[in-house]
Amino acid sequence: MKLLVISDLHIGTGDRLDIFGWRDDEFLSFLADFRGEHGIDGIILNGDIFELHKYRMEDIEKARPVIAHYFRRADVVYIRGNHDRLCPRGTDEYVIVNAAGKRIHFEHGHATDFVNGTIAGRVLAGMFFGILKQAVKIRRILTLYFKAIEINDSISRIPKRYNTFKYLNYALRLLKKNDLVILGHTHHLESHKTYYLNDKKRYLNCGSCSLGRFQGMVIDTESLGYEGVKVDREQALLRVRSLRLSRPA
Ligand SMILES: [Mn+2]
Repeated sequence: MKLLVISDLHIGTGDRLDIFGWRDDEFLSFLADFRGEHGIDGIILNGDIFELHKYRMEDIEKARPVIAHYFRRADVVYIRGNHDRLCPRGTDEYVIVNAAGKRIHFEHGHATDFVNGTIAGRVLAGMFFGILKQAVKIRRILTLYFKAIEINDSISRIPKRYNTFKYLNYALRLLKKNDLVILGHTHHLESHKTYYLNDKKRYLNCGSCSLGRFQGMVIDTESLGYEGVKVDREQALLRVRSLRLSRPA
């Protein structure tokens, strides 16, 4: 079975605080073409799909009914992350055991964070976004907020990351019981391999589909083969349009 694993879309209502960076129809057209081209059987949504720190689920569903509906399909698995841990649907982790008995473990990855792993941290985060929502009504603060997102994003692009080892360590612990571990949360597409009692094991991170990026991992549940996907919105839209044009009427 071939699966596409994506995470960290942070979908909001499309207002100025929304960092998804895609229109629903563009994202879903690209996804449909991608699925067709790669023969994808199902999608694993690996957390932080909807941005519930900033928005209410009802408001997102009202603003983006098509994508919300698509993600309820039977071939889509919903795993909750730290930003959508209050999502009424979904699971905190997901495991597939293939025909050869190899275990594939999917999880968002925030359980390793002190702030996200504690009740106090969650309450603080909830309060922070509550205040932020009021504060951004002031233009200057909104500008600062976007600066902070921009700075955060450019830090994310620096290849040497301060937090790599924390998540790598967490994944290594999970790999004692599993053969392939896939996390999200860090917004960094990456892959690492290790050996445990002569067994090759892998940790993958599926990156992020926010800020108009399309990143993810395509995995083959039987061979445990994988391929990273990294496309930006401009490339994706060009692809969707050229496919439309080349299709016979
Ligand atoms: Mn996260």
